Amino acid sequence: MENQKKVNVAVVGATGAVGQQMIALLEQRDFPINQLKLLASGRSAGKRVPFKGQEVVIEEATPESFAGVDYALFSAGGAISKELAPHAVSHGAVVIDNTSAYRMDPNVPLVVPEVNMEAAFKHNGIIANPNCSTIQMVAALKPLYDRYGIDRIIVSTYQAVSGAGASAIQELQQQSRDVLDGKPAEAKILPVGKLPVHHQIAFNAIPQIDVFTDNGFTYEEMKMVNETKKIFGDDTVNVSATCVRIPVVYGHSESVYIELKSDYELDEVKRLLGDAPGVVLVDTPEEQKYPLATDSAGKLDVFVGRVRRDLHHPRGLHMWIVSDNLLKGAAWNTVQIAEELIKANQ
Ligand code: NAP
Ligand code: 3JM
Repeated sequence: MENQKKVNVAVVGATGAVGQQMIALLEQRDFPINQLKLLASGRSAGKRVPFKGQEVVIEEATPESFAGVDYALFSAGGAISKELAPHAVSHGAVVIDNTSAYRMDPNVPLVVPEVNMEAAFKHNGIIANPNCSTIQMVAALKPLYDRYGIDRIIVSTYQAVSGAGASAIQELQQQSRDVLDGKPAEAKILPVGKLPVHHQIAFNAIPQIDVFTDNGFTYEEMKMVNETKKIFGDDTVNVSATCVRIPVVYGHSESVYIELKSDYELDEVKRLLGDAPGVVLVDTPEEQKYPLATDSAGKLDVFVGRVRRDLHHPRGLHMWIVSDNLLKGAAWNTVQIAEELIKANQ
């Protein structure tokens, strides 16, 4: 992107698990950056972060932080986005928000570049980045949606602790050491920090991510249902999700079952997946090759394997979808949207 105009970028939540990945991507990718502003809470103000051979001092995020900012990448929780994104917009910045605060707002496009980049160009100041579990699923399903149509999706996720922030990574590491040392594991963060009850994540699987809604599904599960419909622009795609936290640090895995609207040939499905942008097919079970969370960590792609015909439903299809939740699931999808906007001079 060498010949592009240079832009001023703010990262809100710069010290967080997602924010740190955003900074790394802005550095690695030749992003046409003029000035980088790093914002976090008052607790982090004054800390220094290396960037392109210099040091950037972290500042407390306030409504005035956004003067002169072209792109504001938010990842500091929904409450901060609700409070500060409107100020960023009124200062003329384009906000790309990683939280659930604006995702279902009809005035805010919800964007995965491989699926619906055109929606982003119609923004009114704010563009929302979907939930990590939604992003990797729709990126992989897009070519199948376009070719056959999708009636329904049943997905079970196996989600990494890094999706719950830097403190959840520490909790898994500490609990793992304590359990191996024969000590009691202390749980303070997972499944949801603000709730009174916490469960051990080390050597465990917790079938709760985010709080429960009235219908028995969690918000994380309902994010997958509602965001998928919005991104495909199709209310007829029926999604049912079970979201589970497992003791993995980086990389969400998903067991995805879909029923297509029209008949399919398995060879063609694999060819479509193999050709899809941002998607890598890893599917040679005879060599024990399939996507693994450990292989996805640090990569930008979405990996798909275990692609197989259902035994009972004639248009049913199973697959296993894996991606680095902090990269394509969060920081990379955000930076990718910004890159596409800049390329289009928006
Ligand atoms: P994290 O590691 O806990 O980091 C939280 C960040 O928010 C830190 O930089 C923190 O700064 C900052 N922050 C907290 N309170 C603040 C305040 N009052 N003012 C300004 N900044 C404040 O969490 P994370 O995993 O990076 O996730 C951050 C947010 O991103 C989540 O809450 C979620 O909404 C979103 N997210 C989205 C996805 C996705 O799927 N797209 C995935 C993960 C997370 P201090 O260090 O100064 O406290
Ligand atoms: C991923 O507002 C908050 O406290 C953040 C909750 C959160 C979210 C969310 O709802 O924005 C934590 C981790 C997400 C997300 O991407 O939906």
